[in-house]
Parts: sequence; C-alpha cells; structure tokens
Amino acid sequence: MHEHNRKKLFELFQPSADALIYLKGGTVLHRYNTDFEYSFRQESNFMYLTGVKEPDFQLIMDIKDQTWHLVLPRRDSKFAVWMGYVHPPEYYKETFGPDSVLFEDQLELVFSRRSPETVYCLGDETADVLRGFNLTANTDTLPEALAYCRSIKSEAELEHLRIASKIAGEAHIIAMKAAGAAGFEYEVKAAYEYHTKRNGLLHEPYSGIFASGANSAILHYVENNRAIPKNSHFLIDAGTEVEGYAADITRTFPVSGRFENPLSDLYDIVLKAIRETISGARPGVKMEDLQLHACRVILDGLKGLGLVHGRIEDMMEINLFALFFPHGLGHFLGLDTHDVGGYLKGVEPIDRPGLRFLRARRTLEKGMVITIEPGLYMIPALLEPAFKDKTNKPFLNESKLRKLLGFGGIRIEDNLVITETGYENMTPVPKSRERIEEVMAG
Ligand SMILES: [Mn+2]
Repeated sequence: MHEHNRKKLFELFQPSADALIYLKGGTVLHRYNTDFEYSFRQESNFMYLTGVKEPDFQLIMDIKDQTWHLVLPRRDSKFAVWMGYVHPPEYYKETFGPDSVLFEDQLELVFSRRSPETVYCLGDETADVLRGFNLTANTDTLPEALAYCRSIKSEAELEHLRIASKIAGEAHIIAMKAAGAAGFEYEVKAAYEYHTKRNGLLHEPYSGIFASGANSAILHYVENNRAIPKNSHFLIDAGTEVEGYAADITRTFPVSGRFENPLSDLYDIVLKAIRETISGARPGVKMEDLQLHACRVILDGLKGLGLVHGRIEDMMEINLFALFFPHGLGHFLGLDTHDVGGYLKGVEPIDRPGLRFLRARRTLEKGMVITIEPGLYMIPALLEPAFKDKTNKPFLNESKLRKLLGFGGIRIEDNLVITETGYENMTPVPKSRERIEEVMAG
C-alpha cells in the first residue's frame, strides 16, 4: 500500500528532475511542560508514504532515481530501558523496504553529497532545516501533491476504511443499547470504546460526541459528562481508526428505545435529507449541490410541521436553513477525519451561512471517500436573535419553535466511497426509526 502511495507521488514530478522530497514524521507530544506523554499517532502524510508508526523518523524520496530512504533517530540503551526496544537499522530495512536507512546525524552528509537543485517539503519549519544545509526548499508543491494523491483512495486504503466503519458501526449499536441503563453520558462513551479498544483499535480519529438532550445541539460537545435526562434522546458522533484510516459515524436515538414526538417528526426530516443526498452521490456531482438539496428537504420538512411558513425558494434566498442546519453536509475522510483535498488550490468556501462550513467543495470522482451528515438543531443562540430579525421573523412560527428550544438536535452521518456509477455506503448502522427500535430492543 505505501509503495503504491510513493509511486503515485513520484509520478506527479518530472522524472529525473534533480530534486528530493523531504518529510519529517511526528514527534511525541507532552501535556504542557510535564513529562506526561500523549499516545503517539504518526503524522498523516508520513503515515501515507511510509507506514512507520514510531516517532522521530524522517523520509527522503529521491526524484532523480526514484529511490526512498528512511532516516532513523539515533537511540541509545537508555531508550531501551524506558521504551523497551532499540531496533537495529536492519529491522527497519526489512520491515519497510526502503532503498537505504541512515541515521539522523548522517543527514547533513547525505544532503551535501547529493546537493539537489530543489527539495520539496511541507512547511516552514522543515524548510528552515533545509536552508540550514544550504539547500533550496520549496513548500508550495508538496502539500498540494499529497492532497491530490490522498483524495483518491486505493483499494488497499478502502479496505482499512471499510474495517474502521464496520467496527465503529458495531460500537454504535452496542452504545445505543447501553444508553437505556446509563445515568451519565460517559457511560455510553465507555460502552462504545470498550468495543473499539478490545478490537485493538486504540486511536480515536477525533474527540467523540456523546450528547444527551439539549447537549445534542452543541456542535462540538466533547465534555460528555452530564447526567442523561429521562426520556431524552442521545446523539453519538464517534469513529475509530484502522492503520490510520478513520470512520466518522453519527446516530441519534431515543434513550428509551422508543421514538416519540417531537423526536419522531424531526428525525424523519433528517432521515429524508440523508437518504436523498446519499442517493444523489455519484461522480460528476458537486458537494455543494448535495448540501443545497439537504437544506431544501429540511426547510420543506419544517414547513410540513408548521414550524416555518412561506415559499421554500424565499427561505432558501435568505439562507433560513442555516438557523437549523448551520454546518457543512460532509467532508473527505481518510488518514484524517477531515481529510485533505476538500478544496483545490484557488477554490474558496462559498460565502453563505451553513455552506461556508462545507469542508469539501469538490466535484465527486470515483475513489473519493466522503461523509454525508445533515443535521437539524434547535439552537437558542441562533433562534433567539432570528425571532427578532426582520428578515427571518416572517418565516418563523415563534410560539411553536419556542417550545422546542430545549430539544437539542439530530444528526445522521454515513461514510461513502464514490464508485464508477454511484456510491458504496460503508456504514452498517441502521437509520430508520423502526430498525433502530428493533436493534435497541435486542
Ligand atoms: Mn463528520
């Protein structure tokens, strides 16, 4: 897989150009200035090109002769005492198959002997290191080249993404079932993580959201520490990571296991929005058009419930949807949860409420992996000012909406691979009310 990835990157450069690619892998992070270490997770570009999961490695790819070289940290016996191992260079040569391995203190020698015209790197920090060696560093090309490579997934990458989605999906079902007997949100999180971690998946691709009741309308609620109100509903937005590749799934369900109003009616609106946008996903379609469609479905649904009134087109015109669905419809998914490549160079976010948070403004192509995640929220911080705003006010049924101010929100999120003719949905968690009730009933 990583050999394929390196080849893909090499192919973007003029062969035989007198140039190198130079990347630094991740280092261990500490909590403030203490010796507490966060568990190490490799930097995604480095992971993509090497598969090395240890800190303090570096990579040189030589465009001239299409070779690659792994740069090892110099580790002493003290490291072996504290960390339990010091592998010999041969271990890395055999495991990862580079054309050569060298130690970091040999880097200067290698650079001066090779003395290329250009070295492509990712950022200013690395560029400074290179300039220290009297080399010409280029920071413009490589980020874009890697984003281009990473935005279309290979079959091997898709396999990891499928497994991540499968296990995260199982964890969602387990957590749903645990919610009924749980007193606090973190108990549901613990049930979720018990499943991912016992499958050996020790990294979270993002801080999961385990939100009950009104907290489900807090878009980045990560405290996950409040008591679950009786008869409330619950929103779980959580994934897992397989060989660095992420799943990112959201489900919303009643804690009791039985859908009742107002949850049922509002839920069906979001369900319709996700079903219709998913079925519209195929090569040639723009993410922003899918989002606009979801916005229409949501407004139409709210109108059906008498929560808003007027012509849908007029509501679209004033972006009324963004009061209820203020975030983007989805994003690329891969080694990062919000994966690279969502915007091509020169493309800016749409300057429109809601849509400006769309993280992938691309025309879909085969091999892209995206999330689709429409939501519907009752957010007092948005609705209170809207009740007083002369543009929004005429469309809102204030008395009905006021009754829902403490309701919270609903989001449903699946992970899709774009295929030749449409999509493959990797997310194996039920979405319909009936199926969720069945699953929760055991
Ligand atoms: Mn997401």
